[in-house]
Amino acid sequence: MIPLGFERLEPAEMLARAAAFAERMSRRRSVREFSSDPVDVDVIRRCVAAAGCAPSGAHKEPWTFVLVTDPATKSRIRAAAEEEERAFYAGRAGEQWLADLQPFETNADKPFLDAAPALLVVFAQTKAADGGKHYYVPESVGIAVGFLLCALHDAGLATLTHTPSPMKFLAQILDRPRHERPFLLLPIGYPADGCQVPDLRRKPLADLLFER
Ligand code: IYR
Repeated sequence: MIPLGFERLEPAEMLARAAAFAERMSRRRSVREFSSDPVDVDVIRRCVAAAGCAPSGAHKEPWTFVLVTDPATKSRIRAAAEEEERAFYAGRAGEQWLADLQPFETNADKPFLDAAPALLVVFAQTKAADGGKHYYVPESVGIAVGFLLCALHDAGLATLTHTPSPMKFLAQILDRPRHERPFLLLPIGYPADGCQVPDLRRKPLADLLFER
């Protein structure tokens, strides 16, 4: 064990920081229309470093991130994703799911997988490369992705949490070992000019926080 480095803030500063962070996060929106403007991949690398600071079960850090900027690889990912999505929209989803997606105007076409300058693919390690056990893997990777989304948004980049299902093709195309499962496909870049998003409202705090 080593001493914890922890800085206590003034109460007013704490409140100001919490409010500013909530305000900043309230402006994050999933983007489906990306500009092809390049991004500085160093920014993304640092955001992945932030994601890698997430807590994880028994500190096993059960995550792998693959950053794809090669246009040919992006195109292969798009083609494979669209094949899955066509089956999804043609019936696999079922009526209720398709009705719930109506407000988002999504369909099987995924041009953003070519247009976005970077795709970050997050893999969950179901176990260690040497066969050792990993714990609370979805929780750990989910928390890391939360860190990642905050970091990317804070750095001024737009993202889409995209989960074509099933996502096995990502492990194949990116040549990942068997103990890694695709968890999330994250296009990263800038919104296209004139990008539109659904007119969503978020639940008021009173509907999501109960205090006893
Ligand atoms: N993966 C599909 C469908 C989809 C599902 C959910 I739940 C969404 O929130 C959005 C889309 C697609 O990307 O179109």
